[in-house]
Amino acid sequence: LNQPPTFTSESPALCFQVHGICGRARACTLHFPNGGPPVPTPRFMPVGTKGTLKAVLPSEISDMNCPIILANTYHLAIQPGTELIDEIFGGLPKFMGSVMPEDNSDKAANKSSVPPKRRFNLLTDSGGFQMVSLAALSQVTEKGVLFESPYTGKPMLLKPEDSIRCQNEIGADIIMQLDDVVSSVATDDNRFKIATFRTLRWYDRCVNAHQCSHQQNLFPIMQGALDVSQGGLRELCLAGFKHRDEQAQKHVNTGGEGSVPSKLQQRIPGFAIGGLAGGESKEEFWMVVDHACRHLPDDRPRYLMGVGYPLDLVVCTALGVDQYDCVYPTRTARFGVALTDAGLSKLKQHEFIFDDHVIEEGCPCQACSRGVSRKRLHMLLKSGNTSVAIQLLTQHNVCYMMGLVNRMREAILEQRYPAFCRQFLAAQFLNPA
Ligand code: PRF
Ligand code: ZN
Repeated sequence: LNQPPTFTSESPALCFQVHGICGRARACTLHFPNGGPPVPTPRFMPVGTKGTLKAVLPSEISDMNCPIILANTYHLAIQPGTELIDEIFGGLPKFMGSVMPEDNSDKAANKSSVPPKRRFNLLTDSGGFQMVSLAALSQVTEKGVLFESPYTGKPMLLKPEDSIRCQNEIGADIIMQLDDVVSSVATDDNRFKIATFRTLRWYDRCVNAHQCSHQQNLFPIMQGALDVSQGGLRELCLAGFKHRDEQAQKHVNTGGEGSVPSKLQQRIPGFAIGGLAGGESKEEFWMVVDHACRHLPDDRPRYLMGVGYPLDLVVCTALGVDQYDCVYPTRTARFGVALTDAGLSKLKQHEFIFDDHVIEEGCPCQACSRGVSRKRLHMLLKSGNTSVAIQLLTQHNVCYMMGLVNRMREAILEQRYPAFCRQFLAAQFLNPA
């Protein structure tokens, strides 16, 4: 499946290759300069909020063929603090065990120019969304997001510049702008309008504050409620980012001698679609994703934030999305729920008490590949000693998501994505789980 790219596009800290397109679904690869593995797309990024995937060892992340995970600036900034992560641990990749131990035997041979190999790559979210959805009494003003620290109760202000400084200290491969997120089912049209234009202004402040554009890719986040009308908020937000990108492109193309692009003149390495998965209907959700993918440039990755139901991945990939993240697969595992092609297995339920099968035949996870039966998992979940069951279920669900996106990629490269979608839907909805 390592097909040569049909086209490649370069940013200072990202090489993005498109290998195949089927309808509007894409199979691409992201390469980062920090020595982590290449990231094939479509790609699901599991969430390790505080720098670890809950119930997963760092070595298991790469053992599950998971090339990139997501962490949250908000949580890491509050505790232990990004400065401490930077100063004491040398950045989050070391803190979380992504950096491979150095091989001393040929240290002399590969000296300093070869970056340390990473087990996996990292994306950090900027904190605004977490703050608004988690922190008590948060308030957004033009300056930034004002919130009450959950530890001290004191008011704290997170400005776009602070978020970028924290993310520079953490050192992830992709970092996100601070955006003004409003729940997609809110009803105040004017608040949406303010948030959309503020997100554009905050992007400029983030670009100006960003110190590591040759190591870290800063993605803008598209907002704009559910408004896909002509001249509406989604279109205006997209146009705002595209305008900034085109200005940069022009500068790069015409740049005569001595022209070092200023920060605002660097092109955008990839785009995120935000403000969704907040309670809107599927029809509205798909409409906005469809609209965004139709208008975004083809030669940059598209990341749909906060989306992680298997069905949504299958549909949104058909619409042209490349990257996803969500707590869902790992969180639902901690409630005893396993993801399978036939739907959910709620393993706490009585029906599994005599079930000899593994969760999913052929799954490479430690539970399925070593014959741990559903009845055994049921018993562990019921026993009050749930930690082993939770580790096994988390691993199963992450493996399931990795397998799903890999199968999607294969189908795209072999020009049979529509058939894959039909089979997936039939298995999810026609078979009893
Ligand atoms: N913005 C940021 N993070 C997010 C989202 C967003 O809109 C979503 C979607 N609601 C999930 N995570 N910064
Ligand atoms: Zn499994």
